[in-house]
Amino acid sequence: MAQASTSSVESLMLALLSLVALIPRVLAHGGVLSYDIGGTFYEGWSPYNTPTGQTTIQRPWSTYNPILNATDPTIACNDDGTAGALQLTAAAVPAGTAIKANWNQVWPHPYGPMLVYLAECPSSGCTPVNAATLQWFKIDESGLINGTVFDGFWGDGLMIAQNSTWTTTIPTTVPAGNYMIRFETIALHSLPAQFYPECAQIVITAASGVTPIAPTAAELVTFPGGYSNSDPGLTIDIYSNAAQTETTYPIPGPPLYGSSSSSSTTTGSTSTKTTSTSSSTSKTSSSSSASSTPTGTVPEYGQCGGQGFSGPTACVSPYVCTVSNPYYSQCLPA
Ligand SMILES: *[C@@H]1O[C@H](CO)[C@@H](O)[C@H](O)[C@H]1NC(C)=O
Ligand SMILES: *[C@@H]1O[C@H](CO)[C@@H](O)[C@H](O)[C@H]1NC(C)=O
Ligand SMILES: *[C@@H]1O[C@H](CO)[C@@H](O)[C@H](O)[C@H]1NC(C)=O
Ligand SMILES: [Cu+2]
Repeated sequence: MAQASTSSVESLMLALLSLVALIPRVLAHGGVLSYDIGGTFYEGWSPYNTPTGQTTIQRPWSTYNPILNATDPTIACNDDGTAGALQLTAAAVPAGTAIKANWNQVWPHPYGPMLVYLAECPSSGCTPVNAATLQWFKIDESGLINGTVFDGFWGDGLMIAQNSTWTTTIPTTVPAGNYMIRFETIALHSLPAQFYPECAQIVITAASGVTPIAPTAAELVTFPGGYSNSDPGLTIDIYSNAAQTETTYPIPGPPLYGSSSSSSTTTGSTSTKTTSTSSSTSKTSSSSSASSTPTGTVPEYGQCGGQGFSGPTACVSPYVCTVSNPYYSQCLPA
């Protein structure tokens, strides 16, 4: 008798617990809800509101659920690839501007890479263009930052640590034009890998005093096309025995913009922190030491190096000039 009532209480508890467990699973997804572009805030698309009347720079997207197939037709912008009826475009964003994407909640998936892509649209603009027809190049990536694949610190963990935001700087060498920008977080806590991409339309204007550099053919991919379901960075089992000692991770997608024109090879890990006087930076920015030696004038997040850059290279204390890519270094906390 006592035994029977205990077990029915237990099964009721278990039933309640499993119901509760379902709730976070539904909420444990999402996407980019807004942007901050050079200090201007842009509200994004609301996938769970009626499309009628929504007017935003973000491309419509349809679901908080992850895409589970690297070649899914929706992999470009988490939708059918078409613009909204009242589609906007962020105007006149100079190359070199920082763009911050804000996720819908405290992001729940800390294991996996962060990636940001650009794709140039025709001179008529991005609105008429289906995102699946665009050619994308990767301007930012952050994979396994430190530790092992099994329990290390990932780009996704850094995104969460930054209040579930990701800030990327448009390389100053990106040619002026109409662009789509695609922020993506990939989650590896379960397989198949989970893709969460969203896109927005921006007009990029030339950074002054910089020679624009078009992405190379090797740096350009389509979505679908840029990933394969057999990519090592997408099939990796982070709970395997091998993962417990593995400290490198191959970030999926094409080589980073600017990397294929230099001889240095990036091996999947994130950008290396280095001072502006190290050989790694001076190799790619011959002009950085050409001007008179300025000391400590570049503020946090300011540009301090990169190919084609001729401004001051010394960061205000305590910031350290950090290479983002061959074309862009900025002053960041050490
Ligand atoms: C992934 O999507 C492509 C395109 O729709 C489809 O052909 C393929 O069968 C899918 N793969 C899996 C594993 O579902
Ligand atoms: C890993 O990197 C993060 C972010 O830079 C840092 O906070 C953390 O201390 C690092 N952990 C180790 C073990 O180096
Ligand atoms: C963190 O993000 C939320 C919105 O998602 C915002 O309201 C809050 O101000 C942010 N906190 C900080 C410290 O930036
Ligand atoms: Cu999720």
